[in-house]
Amino acid sequence: MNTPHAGQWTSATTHCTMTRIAICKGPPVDSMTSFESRVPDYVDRAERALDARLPAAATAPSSLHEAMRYAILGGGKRVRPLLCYATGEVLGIDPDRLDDPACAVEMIHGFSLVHDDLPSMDDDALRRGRPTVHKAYGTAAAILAGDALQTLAFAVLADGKSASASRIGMVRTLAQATGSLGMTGGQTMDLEAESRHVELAELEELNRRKTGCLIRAAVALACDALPGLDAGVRRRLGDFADSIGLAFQIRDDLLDVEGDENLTGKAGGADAAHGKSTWPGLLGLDAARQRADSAYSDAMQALQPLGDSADPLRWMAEYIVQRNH
Ligand code: GRG
Repeated sequence: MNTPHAGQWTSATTHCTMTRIAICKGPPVDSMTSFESRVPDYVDRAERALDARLPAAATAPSSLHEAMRYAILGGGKRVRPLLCYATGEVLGIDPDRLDDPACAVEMIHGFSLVHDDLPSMDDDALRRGRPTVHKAYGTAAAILAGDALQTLAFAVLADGKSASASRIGMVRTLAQATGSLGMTGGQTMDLEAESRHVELAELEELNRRKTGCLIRAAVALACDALPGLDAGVRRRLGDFADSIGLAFQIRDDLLDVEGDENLTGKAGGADAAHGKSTWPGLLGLDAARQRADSAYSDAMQALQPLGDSADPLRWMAEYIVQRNH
């Protein structure tokens, strides 16, 4: 099974562009090509920044640091770092100042995947085309690696390059997104919703917390790097992130049903096997696709007053609704 990797961005996005679904009403693809051409560099940048911020495998306790590095490096699309850098382009922020928040949000994402895959949660054996962390290192090591990644994310922000007011803002943004009112609360709702009927409003709220809060944080962390950012612009970027967070989860649910396991790097059909409430499960495939497209349109609407400068985020939104892994 192939692992999605940085190099796949180019071919995957070219494919996306060619198979652009009719319902998408975004700007012409040509106006977005310049960000697309920078995506591989941003992915490489994120890989290097993560590598540099993770403890070396040789540092004691080696088993823990190896598991942390396995969880984070060598796979993953890096959507959240890319959203952070793309927002930085929109706001004119030097990417040097965004390496810390881009890494921090990816470390939280990585920790959530490690814990999500555990036997007491979704009990998955495969992630990014490789054995999950608990399969490779054992359950205790996976719990500890997740714990250590979470605290490392906040240490990276606290020690980061931004002014102290920005760093405090970033710590607050990421803590709120990760905690009981954010991702962890969403995961709780998700587990409690297994094998029972869930109404659409509950599914949307559950997804907003479980997946959307961290997507929103990726955008908000870049906003935190710019003290004095206009409140209206910040609100629009938040609205954009909420909409693409929803589109991201719907696409994830669709890929679980109809995705190619060689591209997704994980076993398909896991949601149905766990009795999860999903968009295709509740609405059917076509209506779920339409809901993703309407979330995409909402995201475009939120960016509209920002003009062409928001094209990097338009490109990210299009990728998110059309991704095949
Ligand atoms: C134990 C405190 C504590 C928290 C854990 C497990 C958990 C809380 C939350 C899980 C949240 C979760 C796994 C949401 C799913 C989000 C999702 C769709 C992930 C897939 O993201 P991609 O496609 O993955 O960006 P890659 O592999 O590309 O990085």
